[in-house]
Amino acid sequence: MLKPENEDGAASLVDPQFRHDVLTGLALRPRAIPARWFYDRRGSELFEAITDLPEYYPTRTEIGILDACCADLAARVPAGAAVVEFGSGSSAKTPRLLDCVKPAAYVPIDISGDFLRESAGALAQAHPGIDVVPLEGDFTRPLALPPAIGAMPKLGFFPGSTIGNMLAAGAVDLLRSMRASLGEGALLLIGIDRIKGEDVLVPAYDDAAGVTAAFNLNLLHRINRELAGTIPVDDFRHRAIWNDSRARIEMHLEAMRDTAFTVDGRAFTIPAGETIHTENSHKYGPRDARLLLRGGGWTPLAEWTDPADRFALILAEAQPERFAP
Ligand code: SAH
Ligand code: AVI
Repeated sequence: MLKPENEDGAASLVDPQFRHDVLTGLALRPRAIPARWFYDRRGSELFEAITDLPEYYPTRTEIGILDACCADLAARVPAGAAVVEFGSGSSAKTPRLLDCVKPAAYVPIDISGDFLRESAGALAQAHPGIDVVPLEGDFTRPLALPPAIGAMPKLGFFPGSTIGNMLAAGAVDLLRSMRASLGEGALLLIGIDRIKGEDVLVPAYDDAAGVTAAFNLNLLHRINRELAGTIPVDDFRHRAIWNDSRARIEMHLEAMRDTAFTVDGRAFTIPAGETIHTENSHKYGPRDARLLLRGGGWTPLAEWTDPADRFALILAEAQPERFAP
């Protein structure tokens, strides 16, 4: 399907699911667009820039935990395993995991296709002994894993606390679908961000340099580029709010004045002060995280945290479900 025009005046493919989610989300009250649409090429680059920000503690904390737990982790992962990473992005954390568990194959899965292929190419060059098979797709939908890894023991890798970007029901569904695709006996190494003070959380999602603001606002540019939108992006500002009762950071785009625009020919108005809800980043206490995993069919085996207990890496196994012990 070709779209007629975009910000650059060039025609390109319209993703019908993107169109559907944006048109539906802008008509909802409160307005909301799923966070997965942040990740076009520019969005993926901006996310990478976020991971280097002084305020954004999760990435460097998780890398520190991964380095510290390597020997313990390696002892628990069978030889000749296939690592399957969900939402791999630039695969920045992956070399550490690959050097640690020395798998036979690595399957990165991401919706940000160009970014995925470039990262996978670089990784394959740096690790010639590992079979790297990138898979472009939506990990919330059933995905067929490459037949080449069929007989290998599996280690799922879901870092970054990307699980926190889902509502609890969606997170459980995703864990169940990972269990179904990786199979009984598989291991899952998952990163989960802990609940902590607003003084740390809010700056992590509203940094002084404005990179997270640019990441959030890029969604509006993407709509203008890919869905022939006329959104006046300068009429919106980034907001990051800690919702304590739901234990989550919410990101919103707030209209600073009454604004009117069209997307794919449909007209929308947003009064000053109203927002488009663009992301949830749920945080979990230690018991909450383990309950979530069990709800998704994964039995926690080991857990590692940083000295300040900001972030956790949990290793879980798809064991047969038992009522007792
Ligand atoms: N794992 C990396 C990147 C996290 S950013 C890290 O820990 O730093 C989240 C990544 O998940 C992005 O690369 C985004 O493109 C991808 N992603 C988000 N929703 C997705 C979905 N539904 N299916 C596949 N990939 C998704
Ligand atoms: C990918 N995900 C886990 C990030 C997070 O922290 O929720 C996305 C992000 N949003 C703003 N900053 C980072």
